[in-house]
Amino acid sequence: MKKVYTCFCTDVIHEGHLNLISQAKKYGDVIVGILTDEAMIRFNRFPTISFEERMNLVRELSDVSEVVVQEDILYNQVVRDIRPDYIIHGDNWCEGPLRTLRDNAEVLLQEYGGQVIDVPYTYSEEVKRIDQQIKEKLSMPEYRRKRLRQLLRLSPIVKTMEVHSGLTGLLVEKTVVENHGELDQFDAMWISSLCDSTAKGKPDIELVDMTSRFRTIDDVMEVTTKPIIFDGDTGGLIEHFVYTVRTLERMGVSAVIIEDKTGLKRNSLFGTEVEQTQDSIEHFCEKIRAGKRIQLTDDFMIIARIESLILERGMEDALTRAEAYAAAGADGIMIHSRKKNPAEILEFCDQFRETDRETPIVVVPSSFNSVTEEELIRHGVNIVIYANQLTRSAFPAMEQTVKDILKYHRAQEVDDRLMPIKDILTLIDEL
Ligand code: SPV
Ligand code: MG
Repeated sequence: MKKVYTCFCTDVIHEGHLNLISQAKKYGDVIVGILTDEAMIRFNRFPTISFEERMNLVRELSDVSEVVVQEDILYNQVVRDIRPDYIIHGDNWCEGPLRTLRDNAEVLLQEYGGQVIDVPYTYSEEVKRIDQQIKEKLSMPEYRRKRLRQLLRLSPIVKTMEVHSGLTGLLVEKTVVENHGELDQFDAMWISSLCDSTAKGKPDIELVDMTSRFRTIDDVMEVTTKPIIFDGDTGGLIEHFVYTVRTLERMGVSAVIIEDKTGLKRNSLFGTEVEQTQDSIEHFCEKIRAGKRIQLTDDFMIIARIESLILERGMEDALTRAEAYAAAGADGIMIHSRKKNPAEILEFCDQFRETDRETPIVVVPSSFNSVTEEELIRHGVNIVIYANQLTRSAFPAMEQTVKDILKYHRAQEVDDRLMPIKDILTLIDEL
């Protein structure tokens, strides 16, 4: 009997899957690989049920002979272990980023005369409805909130991108690229105080009030499912911070990062060029403890951001604070620097990891941007935030358009650089 292999990464079996299985059955014994949570996450299908439950869903299908674990979205291991005669998939993998998977399967199978089979993808109203429902489930607070902790368990590093609107949220939600035969995408979103303020034409001095910041979160949440890390600035007064935690947690935000500064907050990238006051360890620990006390779930995270390197108070001060903040209950430590060279950040991570192997470390490589994700992983970093690059790329493009239309007194000269309206519209989902 020939072996026919297919891979499932779904929480629900619908007519599309059943159709695929019945097509597969015509070629031989059907073996279904269930993608592990780790691989599924990398592939932008965050599971809403456990791996065991996903295995069981497929075990119940009578036409399936065997259900196996698939640890990677690429088929190398499958082909090595099972040597299927056929790998079958919906023909939606013939183009777009999924094409990589088809190419990978084809090359591997060709080595021993195996074959790829494309079956017409089932585009029915029912399938669309189910896909939409799974997505909407993921956007619900109870699923989204815990997703950051899940990612921290499952990913070597959580790649986080700044968003400040529904549109930037959509971009980060949907963009998947193929890179050296692997698919890649962002894991989480950062609601930056700098970019949220900048989008409103306001300085980054805690001037944009919380109600307005929540409004930005809501705009992003409306159209995305990925977890959100909120830049909570200093957290404000302890008496106010507890309300902020409650609201963020209820909304389904996964984490707030608060920085150990008091008084008029200025953006960290100003460093010592402007007056900035660091909070005392005691007072900041009290803020962390108050926030942790008020939380209602175990999902939400309060991450303490240390400004010692920014304010040139030295490595020892940064490490002392990290230890104190973790002891006060912080669920993570963000260490920031405005040096071009990542050396001091990496040194902090190495030293912190000598005594604390668990507390997640967050970094924001805006200045030390030569550092790679691989390097950060090696030094024990768990979350990397690209905090402002979207805003900084959009503004010059818009500025040039403004200047050119003023210069030419018409819009034709700028048109080649613009996205067609039709493409913008396809970005937006309709219910
Ligand atoms: C932000 O994005 O608002 C941050 C990071 O807080 S930084 O601008 O580098 O201070
Ligand atoms: Mg900020």
